[in-house]
Amino acid sequence: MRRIRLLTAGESHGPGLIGIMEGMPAGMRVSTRLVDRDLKRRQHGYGSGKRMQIERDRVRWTAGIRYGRTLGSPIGFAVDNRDWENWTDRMSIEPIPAERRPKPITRARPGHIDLAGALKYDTDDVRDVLERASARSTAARVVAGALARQLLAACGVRIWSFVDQVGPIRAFPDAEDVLAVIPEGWVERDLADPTPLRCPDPEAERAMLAEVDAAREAGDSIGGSFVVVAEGTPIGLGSSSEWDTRLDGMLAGATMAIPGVKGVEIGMGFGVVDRRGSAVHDVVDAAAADWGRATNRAGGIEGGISNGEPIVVRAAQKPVSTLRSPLPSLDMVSGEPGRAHIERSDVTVLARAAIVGEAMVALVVADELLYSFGGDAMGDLRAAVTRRRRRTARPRR
Ligand code: EPS
Repeated sequence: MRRIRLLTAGESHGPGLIGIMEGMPAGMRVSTRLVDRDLKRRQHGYGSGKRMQIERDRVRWTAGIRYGRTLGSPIGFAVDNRDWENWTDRMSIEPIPAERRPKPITRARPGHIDLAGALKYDTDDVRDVLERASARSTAARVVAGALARQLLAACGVRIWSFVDQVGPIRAFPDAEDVLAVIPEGWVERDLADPTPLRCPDPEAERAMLAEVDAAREAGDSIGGSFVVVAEGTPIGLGSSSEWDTRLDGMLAGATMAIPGVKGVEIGMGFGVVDRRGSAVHDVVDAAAADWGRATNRAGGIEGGISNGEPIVVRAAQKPVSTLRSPLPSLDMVSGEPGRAHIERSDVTVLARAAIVGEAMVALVVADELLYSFGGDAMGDLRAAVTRRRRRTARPRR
């Protein structure tokens, strides 16, 4: 990111997660309730394991906010792990006697960081690497993303998400533009009372739930995909002047950095490969009041910059790599063949990963907004965004 710097730390079963977010303007109203709402949304979703019944994630601010507004100084925060009290031996910060230490984990799970991580960091206990690689770390990103979301909301940008595929079941399979077929009021309903998998197509969701149950019964896990949408972005975020300033590249990188994500599409993504140009590019809708397009196959980004249409990012997430019926593994110490280690886990984390997707997209879009429009103070930023919106409005004939 170009303006915001975010640093987080914390092991899944350690005392908690912490973060420092630097680069937010002064004078932004901070709603702790809305940050906690996103933390709670990240905990919701069918297919989650027992951990989500233990945690009640809440943000604890430690710096950068006074009287409910940002100061412009680095924002410090923490999210405590309630489960820590059950792990004080296994995750002790101080050395403990050998007899109190649990057996090291030596049989790596295919798909998880275990084997490559243990070799990289020169350890015989996979726990040393799996703790930080756990998707638990995404709670800290959701706090930062919730702050970015508040900055965006003050500038007229809204971010939301939904799950569109679980295993072989795809929502709205025939829709060219999935945003056009999402039921009216779905975003508000999702915020107030999310469905088990956060899928806007009830019929598909019923089939998805059955897929999750079948995977669970088989001791297996299941993946899928989710979509994140950023609506109301001003025209011209990102740039084509260098490869690393293109908005699509930045969004893809940030979304791909969500644990388990193996693919990212912008707009119709891989769907462009078997069509001709005339069936891909989005013409301006002559009847619209603004520069709106008749279609949005580009997913709101052309030439690496936002074009004012909704930005649409779709991510493919692999099945969770801890399997109750484990895959073969080799013991890292003895070399003996066996089955991979089993750790308490989830059958799928898709509904929750989508909330992390919102956070990553919010961070990138907020960062680009700050880069383009700057402002040490919130008022400067908002004035500059309003000026851009006026300048890029379609002239009336
Ligand atoms: C997570 C906490 C973890 C897992 C999940 C994410 O809880 P547990 O204590 O049961 O490991 O639910 O972690 C993973 C999917 C993973 O691959 O490590 C959380 O808070 O999001």
